[in-house]
Order: sequence, then C-alpha cells, then structure tokens
Amino acid sequence: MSTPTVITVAPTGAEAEKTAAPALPVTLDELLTCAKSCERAGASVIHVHIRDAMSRPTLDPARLKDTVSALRAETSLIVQLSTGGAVTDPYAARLRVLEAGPDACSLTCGTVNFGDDVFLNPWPFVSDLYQATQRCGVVPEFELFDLGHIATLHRLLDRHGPPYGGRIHCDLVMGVPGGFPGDLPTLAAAVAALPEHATWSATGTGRTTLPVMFAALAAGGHLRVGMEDTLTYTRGRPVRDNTELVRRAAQAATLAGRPPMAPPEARAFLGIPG
Ligand code: KMH
Ligand code: ZN
Repeated sequence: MSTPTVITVAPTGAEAEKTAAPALPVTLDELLTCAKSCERAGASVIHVHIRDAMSRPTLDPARLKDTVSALRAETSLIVQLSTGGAVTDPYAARLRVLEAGPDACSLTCGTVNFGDDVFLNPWPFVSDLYQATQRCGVVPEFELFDLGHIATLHRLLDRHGPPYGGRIHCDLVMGVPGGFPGDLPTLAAAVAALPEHATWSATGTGRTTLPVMFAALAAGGHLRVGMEDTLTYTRGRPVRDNTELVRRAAQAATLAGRPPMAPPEARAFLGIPG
C-alpha cells in the first residue's frame, strides 16, 4: 500500500503583510483558529512563524514559548518552529528558537537569493544549528531551496551524524526567485540527489504551487501548502484562508491514492516522540 501524505501547513511566513492579506493569521488567536481548522482539513504539521503586536515578524522567545504551548494544548499538530525567521533576523535569535521547545524546526541548508533579499545560511551557522537540534532534542526538517543545499545536507550528516529522531526529512522549497525553479525536471533532479532513505515534501511558491504539488504526489513526496508560500488560489483569485489550501492538498493527495496522514502516524513517520 502507498504511504499516506504528510501535509504541512505554513500559514503565516515572515514576508506577507497583514494589510495586503487580511486572512493571514498573525495573532495567537488567529493562529489557533487556523491550526484547528487546518488539522480538520488534513494537516498534520504546522510550520510556524509568529508576529508581534504590530504584525511584524518576531522571534521573541516568550511569544514563541506561548505559541508552542497553546498549539500543543489545542491541537494534535506537530509544532515545527521556523529557525529561518525573516531575512533580517540575526543568527543568535534564530538559534534561540530551539529554547521554546518545539517538536520540530526548519533548518535551511544554505544561502539563497530571496527575491531582492538574501537569506543567509553560511556553513558555520547551519552546522551550529544542526548540532543544537541534536542537543535540544528537536527534530529538524531540512529546508532545501537549491541543489547546492543538498550537498550541504550530505556534509552535515557526514560530519555530525544522523538527526535527532533518526529520520532524514527534507522540504523542497521551489519557485523562490533565486532558488530552484518550480518544475518537474528540477524536482526530479533534487529528489535523485537526496540522501538514501530520506523522505521529503515539496512546496511551490507563487504560481508554481500547483505544478509542484502534483509533481510531488506523482513522485511519492509529501506536501507543504499555506499562505507563507502562496497568496493566490487560482490566477486572479486571492487565497480565502489557509484551510482551503490544505483542503485542496488533501483532495489531490486522496485522488492520488495517498490520503492525508493523521498526526499520530506523522509523528512516528518523522521520528518525533509522542
Ligand atoms: N522567511 C524566509 C527568509 C524557514 O522558515 O526556515 C525563511 C523561511 C525558511 O521561511
Ligand atoms: Zn518559513
């Protein structure tokens, strides 16, 4: 039987402005409402960026801790905090994210041009962050924006051994201006380069959302969707909310014969303690 599909929702991100996308969950209440609804629609993982009282991205430790506790109390979702933050966040603040005690965290494996900005992830930082995940008992998800990042993932594993939890799970972030194009040949090349036994999801930003989703399902991958990655449902129609993106991913996965994986199974699949 084919493996069910892990659906990750990335509801907020650090880039979109609340004024431009009113459905973006920026308060804790909005995030909890969104998380519960996305869980009902088929998500098992939530990739979390938080905002401050002015809706600006923040890595404030107390807010992160409160967010983790609230999501744990009100959902069964796997709580994955972003260590990428915003392109302006210093490395020290990004390392401190682990102190909030999430189940999992994102770990980007290299620097990438990010539209007009640069998302900085030099080897010493990536290496420090990886070892911190091992010490703190947080399961990393390796965020890959370009082929070179996969070389760094191999280097991390060779140098520092397996991740906490023992599973190597990656996320291909495609369609970012400066990174992987969001198309089938690129996805196939990336998957072929992954470490043996690695599992992976993919997300296509902007207009690459649908091609990447279908390519990932066809290739046996898992899915990430959400307003962090796209604010347009179909050409010319803004996303109503994160739930409709999860619902569409769940429908596509079900049509592909791989319906959404429930959070308890996803925990075991990703090596996250119960
Ligand atoms: N906001 C981007 C600069 C992650 O969450 O780890 C980085 C990002 C990746 O979103
Ligand atoms: Zn993110």
